[in-house]
Formats: sequence, C-alpha cells, structure tokens
Amino acid sequence: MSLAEEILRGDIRAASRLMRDIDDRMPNAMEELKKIYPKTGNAYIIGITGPPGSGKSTLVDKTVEIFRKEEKTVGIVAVDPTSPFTGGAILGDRIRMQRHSIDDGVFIRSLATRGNLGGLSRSTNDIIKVMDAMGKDIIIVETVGVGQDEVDIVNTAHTSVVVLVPGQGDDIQAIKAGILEIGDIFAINKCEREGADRLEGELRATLEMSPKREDDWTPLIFKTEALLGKGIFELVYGMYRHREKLMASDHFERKILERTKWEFLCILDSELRDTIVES
Ligand SMILES: Nc1nc2c(ncn2[C@@H]2O[C@H](COP(=O)(O)OP(=O)(O)OP(=O)(O)O)[C@@H](O)[C@H]2O)c(=O)[nH]1
Ligand SMILES: [Mg+2]
Repeated sequence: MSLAEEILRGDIRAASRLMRDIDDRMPNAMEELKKIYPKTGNAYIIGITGPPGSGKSTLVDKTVEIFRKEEKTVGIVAVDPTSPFTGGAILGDRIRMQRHSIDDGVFIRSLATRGNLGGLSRSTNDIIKVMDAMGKDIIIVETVGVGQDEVDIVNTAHTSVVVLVPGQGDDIQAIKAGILEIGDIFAINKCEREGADRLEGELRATLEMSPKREDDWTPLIFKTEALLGKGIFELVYGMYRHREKLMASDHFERKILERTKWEFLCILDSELRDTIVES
C-alpha cells in the first residue's frame, strides 16, 4: 500500500513519515501528495501569528481544549522561528501543548524555518494538506509574524488571528506593518498587564481608520489571558463567527482560489530554486 493510501486509512505513522519526507524534500513526497490532494479541502484552517513570546502556543493549547470538547479533531503546525543556534522553541511548544500529544484526536507537527531556504510556505502548505487528508476538522498554524513568508502563511488561512501583548514599546506603532491588515481577529493576550485597555483602544482606532475591507468584515478584538484560560471561549466564538461570515459570502470561494494560486506559486518558487541550486 502506498503512503497516501495508508494516510487516507488513518495511519498516523504513515502521515508522520510523509511529513518527514516533505521536510527532506524526498522526490516521492510530491507523488504521495498528489494522491492525497483530492481528499483535501475539508479542514477549517486557522492561522495564529504574533511577536515571539506573546503567548501563541498557550492560546493554541487552550483553544484546542475547547475544540476537543466539541469532539473536533485538530492538527497543529508550529512553524518554529528559532535560529540554528538556540533550537529551544520546538521543545517549548512541545511541552506547552504536550497534554494534547497523548490525545489521538490531536496531531502536532513542528516545522523548522532553518535550512528551509524559501521553502517554508511550501512545506507548511504540504503539511497542512497531509493533516487535511488525515481528516482533521481544524488545522491551526502558529507562526511568528516576522518574515513575509510567515505573514503569507497566516494570511491564506481561512481565519487569521493576530496576537498582541500590552506594554511592548510604542504598541501599535511597534507592530510590524502588514500584520494589522491580515488580522480577522485580534487577541490582546496577557491582558492582565497594564496597558491592555489602551492597546485595545489604539487598535480599534487604527482599524477604524483603515480602508474598508473587501470582504466587509469588521475585525474582532478579544482580550485574553491564555495562561489562565480567560477569554478563550469568546475567542473561539469569534473564529466561528468569522467562518460563518466567510462561508456565507462568495469570499470563501475567492479565498480558496487565492490560496490555490498562492500554493501553486510556492511550488513553482521552490522547484525553481531547487533546479537552480542543483545545476
Ligand atoms: N502573564 C501571562 N503570561 C502568559 C500568558 N499567556 C502566555 N503566557 C506566558 O508567556 C510565555 C510565552 O508563551 P508561549 O505560548 O510560548 O508564547 P509563543 O508566542 O508561542 O512564543 P514563541 O512560539 O516562542 O514565539 C510563557 O511563559 C507563557 O506561560 C498570559 O495571558 N499572561
Ligand atoms: Mg510558540
């Protein structure tokens, strides 16, 4: 039986193997991906981005708890931003989400950005496809919104959540341009800290001044304290509201089309790079 067939039958080890082959850019990975492709497109993809240490993984951990209570299966892709010298974050994410790793309904995969020259988006997309084919209801992609690649990854999720924390310098001004535009939902995490209300006010004002969105969606803002699980229900409710709105409009189709186009460009880009490097 091929890896693809095993994955479609629910074999978790086969899924892990294919993900490893994707990481290693094994030639067979593309063939297997082609086979699972027709079985994808059912998962609800949520992107979570924000500065390092803002509490993304903790938020993911707590939202997964809610999804699991609703008996939804979940895939998590943690795109790890560590430099080759530290290598700590993967371990951190593992520990933070560890309680879910013993749950059959949750599949966690970390993806290192190091050594992934230009191929980060492609690898992430491929891994999402595998989880989608595995039948995961929800796929969460966590990434630090630093590079364009990472912003793109989150932007192509069905729902993009941007995590901010109070008390980081000039607050709104300090937030990387480009990240505000992609947020369908904002989580002001560590909201027990001073400055949470001010940040919320500034964010609201900035969003109000922004040009009207094509999809006619008004971004929602939630205050959360992930560590204690505060505000998580509201956040999840916000995600569902966004999904409903997306599904009800023709923007869903358009988003899928954009996503497919972008996935194609990522493949083209990485194939070209590989060809150039090999020659
Ligand atoms: N005070 C406070 N600390 C929090 C809160 N949420 C998360 N933390 C802590 O913040 C630290 C970073 O949390 P993570 O969830 O690892 O943050 P992250 O954004 O995933 O970090 P990276 O993946 O390394 O970018 C941890 O020590 C958490 O326990 C919160 O609401 N309040
Ligand atoms: Mg993290």
